[in-house]
Amino acid sequence: MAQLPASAPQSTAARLAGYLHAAGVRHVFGYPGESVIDFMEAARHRGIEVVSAVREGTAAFMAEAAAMATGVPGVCLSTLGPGSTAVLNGVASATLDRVPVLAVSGQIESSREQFFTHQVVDHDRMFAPVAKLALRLDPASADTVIRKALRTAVAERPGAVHLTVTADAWLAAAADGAPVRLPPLAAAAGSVDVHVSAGGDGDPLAGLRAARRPVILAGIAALRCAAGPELVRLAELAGIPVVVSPMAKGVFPEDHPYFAGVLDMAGHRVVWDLLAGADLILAAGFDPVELISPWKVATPVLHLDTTPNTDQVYASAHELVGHVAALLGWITAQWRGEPRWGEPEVARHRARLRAAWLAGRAEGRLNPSDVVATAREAAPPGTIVTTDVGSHKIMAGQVWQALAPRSVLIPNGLSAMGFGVPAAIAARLTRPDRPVIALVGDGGFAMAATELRIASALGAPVTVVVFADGSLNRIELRQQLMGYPPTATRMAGMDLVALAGAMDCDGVRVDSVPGLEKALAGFAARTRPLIVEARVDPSQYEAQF
Ligand SMILES: Cc1ncc(C[n+]2csc(CCOP(=O)(O)OP(=O)(O)O)c2C)c(N)n1
Ligand SMILES: [Mg+2]
Repeated sequence: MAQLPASAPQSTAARLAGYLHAAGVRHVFGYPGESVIDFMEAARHRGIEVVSAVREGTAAFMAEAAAMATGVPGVCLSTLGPGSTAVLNGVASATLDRVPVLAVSGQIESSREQFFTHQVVDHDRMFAPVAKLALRLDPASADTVIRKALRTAVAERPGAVHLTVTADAWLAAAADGAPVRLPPLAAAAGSVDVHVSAGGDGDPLAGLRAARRPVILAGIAALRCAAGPELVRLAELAGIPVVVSPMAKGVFPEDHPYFAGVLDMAGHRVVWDLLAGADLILAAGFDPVELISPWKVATPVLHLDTTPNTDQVYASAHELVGHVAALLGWITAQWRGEPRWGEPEVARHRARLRAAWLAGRAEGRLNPSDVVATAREAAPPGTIVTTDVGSHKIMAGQVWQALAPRSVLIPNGLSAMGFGVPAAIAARLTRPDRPVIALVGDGGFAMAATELRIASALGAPVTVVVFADGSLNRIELRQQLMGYPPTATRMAGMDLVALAGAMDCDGVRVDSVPGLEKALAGFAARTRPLIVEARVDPSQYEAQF
C-alpha cells in the first residue's frame, strides 16, 4: 500500500484528525508508542494538541474529564499491547460514567496481526465488556467507521468507543476523500416530541397529579439534556423538592429553596428518608449506575429518561422516554395543581441533612467537612472542582455547593481512584478560563501525583487539596465495622511539600482551618500548580458510614 505523509489530507491519520477537529476536539490525551506516532503527527498538523500523560490510564481519565467539562467527546490514545491494556480502566470509567470518549489504540501492522504474539492482544475481546463498541479503523472505510464511532460514543447512554488502528493503516489513503461530514453529536437531541410509553394502565401523569409528597430525583441524563431550567420551573410551580445524583451536581442550583441534597453522599440516610417518605419519586434522567446503596424504598417511581427503564432497579408502571428537558417542560405545561411542598418544609429537611454531615465534626481539629467548606469558600464563581474516590468524595459530594452544570467532576459510575488529579489537569487545559481545584484522598493522590509534572510543564495552574489522613479511609472504616485490624489500609505519610518542589509545583502543609484559608487565598490567580497537604482528622467519617 502506498504511504502518504501523515499530514496529507487523504491519509487515514489525517481523516481521523479532521473529524475530531470538526467535532470540537482540541486535545488528545495519550502516551506515545511507535504504532501511533503517525496519528500524533497528523493531529499536531491539524491543530490538535497531543498531551502526554504519565501513563495511559490517567490519559483516559483526562479524556473523560475533558468531555465532562466541555460536553465535547474526549479522546485518548495508546499504543499496542501494554499501552492498550493500561488504558482499559479509563475506558471502563468513561463507559460507566456515561461520558463520550473515543479511545484509540495502535496495533501491529495488519500483515502480522493474525499470528504474531509479541505485544499483541486482541483488542476487540479485551474492550468488549467495557466499551460501547470496539471497531477497527481501516483505510477503505475510514470515514464511515469514524462517524460510527463518534455517533455511538455520544448516543444515549453515552460511553467509550474503542478504535484499533494497525500501524500500516495510518499513512494509507482513506478511500473517501470527500469533505468531513459529521453526524449530529448533541448529547441528546433537543426534540420536543414526547414519547409516552404507557406500560401500565391509563394516564402516565395520574400518579404525579395525585401525589401530595412527590420528590424529583435528577440524574446525569438531566445534566446531558441541560434540563436545569425545566427542573427549576417544575420544582417552583409544583412545589417539588429536587434531590440530585453526585455526577449531576449543578444541574439544579444547590442554593435553590427546593434543593433537597445529593443522593448517597454524606448524610445519606436523611436523603433516603426523604425518598422513603415521599408518595412518588419522579426519576428525571436518573441512572442507577450511580447508586452506592441498594434501592430499598417502596415509594412508587415515575421513570423519565432518554432510555427506557431497562435496569429495573426500581419498578415503574409508566415510562416517559425522550429528551429530559422536553419531557419536564411537557409536564410543567400541563401542571394545574397547588404546590405540594412549602419552602420552609424543604429548608427543615436541608437543616437535618446539614446536621447529619456535620455529625462527628470535632472543634479545634481539621475535619474533612471543614476542608470542603473552606475550599468552596475560597473558590471564585466559575470554579471547576474534581474529586477522587473514597471517604473525601462522600463528604465533598454533599458539602460542596454546586451552582452550575459541568462545574463538579465526580467519578461515580466505575468510581475509580486516581481520577481527581488528571481530571483537574484536563479540565484546566480544555477550560483555561476556569479556576480548577481537585479534592483528593492521599491514596488516590499517590496513584496519579506525578501527572502534576505535566501540569507545571504545560502551565496549567491547578490546585490540589490532598485529604492526608494516612489511610485508605473508606476501606479502613469497613474493616473497623467488621472488627478487622487495618490490614494494608494504612499509609506512611508522604512529604507532599517535598514532592511538590520536585515537580515544579508549590506545596504547603496545613492542619487547621486558618492555615487552609491562607493556603487557598487567591488560588485562582496562581501561575503554578499548588499541592496542599491537608492533615485531616478522619474521625468525622465514622458518623457517615
Ligand atoms: C482503582 C481503585 N482501586 C481500589 C478502589 C477501592 N477503594 C475505594 S475507596 C478506597 C480508599 C481511598 O483512599 P484515599 O484515596 O486515601 O481516600 P479516603 O477514603 O482516605 O478519603 C479504595 C481503596 C477503587 N475505588 N479504585
Ligand atoms: Mg486517605
